[in-house]
Amino acid sequence: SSSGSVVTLLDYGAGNVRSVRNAIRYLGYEIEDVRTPKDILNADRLIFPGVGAFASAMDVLTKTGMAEALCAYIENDRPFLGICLGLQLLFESSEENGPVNGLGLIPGVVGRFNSLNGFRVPHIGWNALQIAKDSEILDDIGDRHVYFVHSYRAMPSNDNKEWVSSTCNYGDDFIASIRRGNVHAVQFHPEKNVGLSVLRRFLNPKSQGSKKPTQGKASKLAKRVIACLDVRTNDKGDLVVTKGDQYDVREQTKENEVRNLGKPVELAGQYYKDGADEVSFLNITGFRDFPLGDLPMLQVLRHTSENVFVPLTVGGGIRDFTDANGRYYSSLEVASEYFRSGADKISIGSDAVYAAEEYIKTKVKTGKSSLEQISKVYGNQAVVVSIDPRRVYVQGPNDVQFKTIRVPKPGPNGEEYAWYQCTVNGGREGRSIGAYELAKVVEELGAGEILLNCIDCDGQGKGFDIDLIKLISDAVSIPVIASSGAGAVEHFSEVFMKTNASAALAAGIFHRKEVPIQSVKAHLLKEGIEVRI
Ligand code: 1PR
Repeated sequence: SSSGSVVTLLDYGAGNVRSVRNAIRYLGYEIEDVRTPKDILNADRLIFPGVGAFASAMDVLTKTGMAEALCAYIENDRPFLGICLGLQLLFESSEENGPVNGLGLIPGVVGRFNSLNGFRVPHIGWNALQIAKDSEILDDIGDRHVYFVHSYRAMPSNDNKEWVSSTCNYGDDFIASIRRGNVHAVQFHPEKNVGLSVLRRFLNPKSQGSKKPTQGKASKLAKRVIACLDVRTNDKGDLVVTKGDQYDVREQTKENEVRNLGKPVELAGQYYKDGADEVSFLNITGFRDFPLGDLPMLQVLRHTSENVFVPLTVGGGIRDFTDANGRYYSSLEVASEYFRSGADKISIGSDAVYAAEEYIKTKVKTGKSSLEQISKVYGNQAVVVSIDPRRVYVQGPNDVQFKTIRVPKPGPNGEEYAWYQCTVNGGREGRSIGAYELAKVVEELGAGEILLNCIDCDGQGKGFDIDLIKLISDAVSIPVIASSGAGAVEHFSEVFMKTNASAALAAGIFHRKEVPIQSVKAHLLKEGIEVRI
């Protein structure tokens, strides 16, 4: 094609490239999909968003003849932009389930991050770049945070230094982008927020004005502020954003209606504009209503992802399901549908509790749980486990088989200890497993992140449960999102200063417009906590 507004996209069908597609369309370009190796060779400019695991990507590329075409295209210095795994595949090999050979265009081995010294893996969130050489497409980034989500990375060396255009520090300095002539690749996600400027510059190198670095203060991985939308259909059948008090979402009126705080797509758009680092949708009745029958939720994701360029997480109802007609859907199909509709991550609640209980009982990883399956196909960075614990007071630490904490304020009967009991079905049923035990097990089974709620604190506005968040964030090496109880900006700085949480999530204060996201960020900055602005 010779049209200036067309871009060729290499999507080998392994995962979610909808957000890249949305970003390209948002910038006013049309997408032509690669179907044969010839389409690569004939492209005017090619974008290659790598998704899934390194080995399976290489497998598909080799079998289809695309690997050879890609190498020829790149060696001829044709306009190329690789994204994430699309950068890693250019290297000689990867340690991901390997060693596995890559395309071998750049010297170096892709290795896993060390989760030493508190650097949690996956590396998820907004981090800073150090520019190593002029690469043009990075010119608008300046001192701003860009979005990363990965567990593997390539390292700069003497052999590849002519390629490296920027690095990022996370424990050590890894390669954040490469550039040689017309060939570019980025480890971060240019389809998110300020990253869009990278896509724009790649797609239209000629129309660039003078270099004007954007103002910011990025120096390291930022703490994230997440807006959460609990979504369900109300009694009229409309999908609404609701919000509970300790998980009770019904108004205390005669009609007892579902509390309605707004429309999901609108609110998500508003929070993006307000500076939310991520938006989460929780389909809170997913445990009883099958989400693929609940098409409005998929609609919400599709519409939101067209205009909201921060990561979207969706949870609720991710499990195996047989519908009224006897048709069986695997949890993987449910998750795939969510990813296809624009989710960057999915979140599993109840089903992760069952999987953890089973694993503790049998000590066997079957690989069959929703958690294991989705994590294997999409990578653990795409799988969040949402925990809904409730505090249970006991007299002493030996009264239960679960990890207890000494409580700062004694319980109703003077109890000095408590454990955090996991629940399923939206807090309706307590299970025989603690949040601490669950967190450790789901990390082993493939969770890439933990969304840590607390039923006692939910909707109370009295602050996060610091004891719980400390307990869990010290127990695992994956990122932990603190949730439930935010009522003031100080609650956010408290949770980041007193615990190792990587992100803090809130719902009620944002929905009720009590505290805008900008104020939370301004406060955190003032307290010396790095955030994305
Ligand atoms: O079990 O896989 O179907 O997932 C169900 C999901 O829905 C879980 O992530 C579970 O946490 C969520 N959920 C189920 N019922 C409710 C409810 O409220 N009745 N909401 C619910 C969870 C907690 C947070 C809330 C924070 C912050 N809500 O999402 O946003 O507590 O609130 P705040 O800032 O107002 O205090 P599955």
